Amino acid sequence: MALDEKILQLKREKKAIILAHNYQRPEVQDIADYVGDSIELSRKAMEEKEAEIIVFAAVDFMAESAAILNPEKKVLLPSAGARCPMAQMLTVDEIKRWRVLYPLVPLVLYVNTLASAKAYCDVCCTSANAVEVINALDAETVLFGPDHNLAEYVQEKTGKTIIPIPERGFCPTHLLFQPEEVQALKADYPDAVVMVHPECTAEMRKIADFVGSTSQMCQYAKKSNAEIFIVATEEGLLHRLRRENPSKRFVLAYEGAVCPNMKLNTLERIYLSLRNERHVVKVPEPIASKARKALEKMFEITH
Ligand code: CIZ
Ligand code: SF4
Repeated sequence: MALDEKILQLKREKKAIILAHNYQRPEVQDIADYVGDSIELSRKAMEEKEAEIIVFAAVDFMAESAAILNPEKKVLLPSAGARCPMAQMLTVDEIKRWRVLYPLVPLVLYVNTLASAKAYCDVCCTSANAVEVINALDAETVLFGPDHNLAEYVQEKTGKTIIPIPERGFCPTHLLFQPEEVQALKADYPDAVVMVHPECTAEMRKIADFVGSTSQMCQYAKKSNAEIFIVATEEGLLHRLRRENPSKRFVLAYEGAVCPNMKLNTLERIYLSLRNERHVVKVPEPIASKARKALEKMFEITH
């Protein structure tokens, strides 16, 4: 039996569902029950009342959020090594240091953080709702981490003072995009629309026709009348964009824009993970309850 069929059979036997992030390998997206961004997937996990096991094909912090929001389900991360380097950039010690410097300023954390960090913040946000969350706060100055580029973008959009913590947290994959290379592609495809993720640099945002998260890029591409899109985010999203818009053309803004951690979840590892029910992601108390409050506050603000 082919590996994908074996996975689907095991999935039925074990009442499992497979959730795949937009940056997963094409063959992983193709066997998933849902493909989406981290919060769309966590919400899906909450809706799937019958499921007992959730295979969360993504990276550590996303599986942690799913486990926090679905404490009664077994959440499996197929590859134990799939860790987001950006999430590692903000430690609890660093947060405490900033909290002492700005005791009255609210702390908003991007979901790309470990649960131990989320436990110390007032509210979480995603790249899709960061502007909405910060606008909703009754404060003109906000501590925000860990992505420095997203912090800068939110400052531009809200007009509030956003203090990035740490000073220069970043996504190594999104930093690979360069405006000169996009300009060169524009010469080949003059009618193309340029979509840029807010984790990219300010120079990249400047040349964008549209700045948004992966889910927002999918919505934008669907609605747009354009036929060609130059896309500046992790290459996995192009598989989804092409599947959902077969008549449109999508060009990656830089061929090397691959997140190696996302790609650790191979079909083989998904199969082994489901068969052996490993690697179970569990967030200990009281961290889980505190982090859940910060995630729920985000849901309250954004509905
Ligand atoms: O929240 C997510 O899923 C991430 C990290 C990317 C995005 O833009 O959707
Ligand atoms: Fe982390 Fe960047 Fe990979 Fe997303 S693409 S998991 S932010 S390193």
